[in-house]
Amino acid sequence: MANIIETKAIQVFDSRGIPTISCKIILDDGTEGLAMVPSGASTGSKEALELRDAEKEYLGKGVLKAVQNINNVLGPSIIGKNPIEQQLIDEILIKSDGTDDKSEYGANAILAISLAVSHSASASNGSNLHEHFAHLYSKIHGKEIDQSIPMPMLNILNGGEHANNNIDIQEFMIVPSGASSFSQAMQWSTEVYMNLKKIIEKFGHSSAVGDEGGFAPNLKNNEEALKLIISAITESDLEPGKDINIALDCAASEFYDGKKYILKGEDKIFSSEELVEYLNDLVGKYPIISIEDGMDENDIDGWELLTEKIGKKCQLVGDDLFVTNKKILLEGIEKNIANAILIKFNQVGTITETIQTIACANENGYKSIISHRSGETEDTTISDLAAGLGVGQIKTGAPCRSDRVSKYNRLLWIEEENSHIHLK
Ligand code: 2PG
Ligand code: MG
Repeated sequence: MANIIETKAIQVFDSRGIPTISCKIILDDGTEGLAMVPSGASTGSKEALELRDAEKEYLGKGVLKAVQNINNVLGPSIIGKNPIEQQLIDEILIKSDGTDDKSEYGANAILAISLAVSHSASASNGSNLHEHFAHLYSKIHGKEIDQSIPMPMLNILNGGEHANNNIDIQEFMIVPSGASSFSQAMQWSTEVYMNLKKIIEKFGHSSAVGDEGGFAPNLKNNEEALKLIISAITESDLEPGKDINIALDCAASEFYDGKKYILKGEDKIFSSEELVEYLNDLVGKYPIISIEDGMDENDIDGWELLTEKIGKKCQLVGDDLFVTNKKILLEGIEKNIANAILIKFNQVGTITETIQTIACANENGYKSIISHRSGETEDTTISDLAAGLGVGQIKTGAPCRSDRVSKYNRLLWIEEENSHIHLK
């Protein structure tokens, strides 16, 4: 059994050129695990704390303190441990931080170690990372899980906080629901993406892309975005609503002022009831099968109304609402709001807590979607997490820019090399 002999962290950069952490764990059998942490722009207020230096350098965004916390405190606290004991190691990290939101040492520091531990364990075992996660799930939750390749949700048109345009809805995603394999799903999705580019340019709009690789044109309104996507689907000889469906992330907290929803791009101000009506209308007109953060994270009455109105016909995903936190998810389940949860491990800070939240969703009939952040690196851990835990869905941006495509490419290899693991 291999044990940890060294942990090392350095500051590296994410897809927005903003500092983030890379952590390496070295074992006494000579194997290593390396991981990098992502970072969000439209963050939920109850997320675990991402520690930034707040100094002049890097416009306050440096992570050198968090790096030092790994090198001087957190790393030394797990020397000699066997990385197969992920739960035990995560508990040590959580205890040594001692705060609810991991603000003492930073959730980014804690997650960097937690991920590198998983990587080193699978490297030392000679197992694939997705197999390691499947095993970890049954160890943590006491139940076996079937691995599967997740259905991708590709964000091909960006608005909100992820783009410098006038679109209020943050993400317009395509879901190749009719595909019978992941490679077919990616073929269809890339064809739609390429056709969307042509259509956007034909109408004289810019085809420059936003943070997640989707196009970010200035359009009349949200419906124009939906219409362009439908044209790109049909242009690809695919059928909207059958081969390809649509998913939205409204990231509604970004346009909520505490009372009203202010959709600047639409030139509309909505009450909660009016926004529910607006979304219900969109679901009626377009093949929208999933809406994330349709309401603000604190507008619980709005969430209740939305769930009551369209929860039977549409997946309603809590991202800022649940922040990958089991306790907050349980409160939501109790109130019967939403029916799915977005899973971002840096919202909570360890692999163990991430798996516990997914297990809780599974136990309560809520779907889970593994997600990237808008600030990403070449780290592809989320692809293995999605496959290993068989959650069935992943969103990791457009099929464009290596920080996004690397995740899809990893899933193509998982599909290629594991004939027993199928697209869910
Ligand atoms: C979201 C994410 C990822 P961010 O809102 O779902 O797409 O964005 O990482 O900026 O929170
Ligand atoms: Mg979101």
